[in-house]
Amino acid sequence: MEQAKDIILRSEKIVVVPHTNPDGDAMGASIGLYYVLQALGKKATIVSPTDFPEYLKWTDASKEVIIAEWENAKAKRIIRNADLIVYLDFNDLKRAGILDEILSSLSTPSIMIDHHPYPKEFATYPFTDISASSTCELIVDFIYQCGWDNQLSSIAASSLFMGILTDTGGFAHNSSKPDLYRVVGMLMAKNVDKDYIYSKVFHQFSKDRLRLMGYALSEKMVVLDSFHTSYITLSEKELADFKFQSGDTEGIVNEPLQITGMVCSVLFMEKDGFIKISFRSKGNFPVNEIAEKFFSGGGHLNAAGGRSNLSLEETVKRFESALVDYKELLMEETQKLK
Ligand SMILES: [Mn+2]
Repeated sequence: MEQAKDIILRSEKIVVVPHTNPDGDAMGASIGLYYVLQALGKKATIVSPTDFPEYLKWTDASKEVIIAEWENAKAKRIIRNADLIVYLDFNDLKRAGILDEILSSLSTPSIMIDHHPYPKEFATYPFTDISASSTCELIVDFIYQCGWDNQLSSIAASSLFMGILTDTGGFAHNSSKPDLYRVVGMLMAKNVDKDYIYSKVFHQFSKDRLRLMGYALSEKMVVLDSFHTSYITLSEKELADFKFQSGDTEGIVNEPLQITGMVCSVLFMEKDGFIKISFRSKGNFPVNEIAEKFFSGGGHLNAAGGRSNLSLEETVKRFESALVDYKELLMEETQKLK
C-alpha cells in the first residue's frame, strides 16, 4: 500500500489500462483514478484495448481515452513511455487483449487493482480483494488510505459510483457487506448525483434494444423447470434484425432470474464466428465453475462468462448435459429461494 502510493507519487507519466471490452466498473475505475491522478499533478492517460459502450461516455475524460484497436501505434508509444502502469478490473494480462504482448514485454513498474478470483502474478504491486463488490470500491478505499480525499472530485466520485452501481446491478447482488455502504457514503459526500448516474447507466436503451429484450424473453427464453435454469439463444441473424449495437445484450441474462425459484440463467450469443456465453446465478450455485470446466471461461460465483466454437445448437446441448451433474445443487438452491 505505502509502496504503491510512493511509486504513484514518484511517477510522472501514468497509464491506466482497463480490460478488453470495458464494462461500467472497468471504465468507472479508470476514469475515477484518472481524475485523481490528474489532481495529483500526474500526466495520466487511459489506454483501453477496445472501445466501450456509449452509455459509459458521460465524462470529459471518456473522450480522451486512447482506444488501442483504433490507434495501436499511439497506444504502444504511450505505454512504452510510461513510468507506471495501472491495471484495473482484471488479473490476467490475457484480458488486456491486443495490449497483452506489449505489456508482457515491458518491465515498467505496475499496480493491479481487481476483485476477480485466481489472480495471475504479473503486477509489481497487486491488490486483490475478491470480497469487494467492484474494482471501484477498492479504488475508493485506496484513495482514502493514501490520504487523497481532497483530490477526489465530484466527477471522479460519480465515475467510481457508476462502477459500483453496474457491478452490483444497482445493489441487487454482491453488495451485502457493510463496508460497501461506508464507501458509497464517502462518495455521496462528494456530491454525486445518484439519480443522474442511475439514469445514465440503466435508462439509455435504444428502441431496438428494448424490442430485442422483449423478443428474447417472449420468443427465445427456454425454461428447464426441473433444473431451475433458463437460457436464451440469439443468433447473428436475430441480433442483426434488431440492429444490434455493442452493449445491447447487456443485462438480458439477468431477467430470467426474476422468475420465482430460478437459480441459473444463461445467454448464448452468436457473435464474430463463435458463441459468447454469459452466466448468472443465485446463492451458492457456481456458474464460474461451469464456465471454466466446459466453456473456457470463468468469473465470479454468480456471474461468469465463457465461449464456444461449436454451433449454437451444439453449445446448448453441451450446457444441458453439463447441468445434469448439478441437479441436486440446483434443487438445494431453489429451496432457499422459496
Ligand atoms: Mn468489476
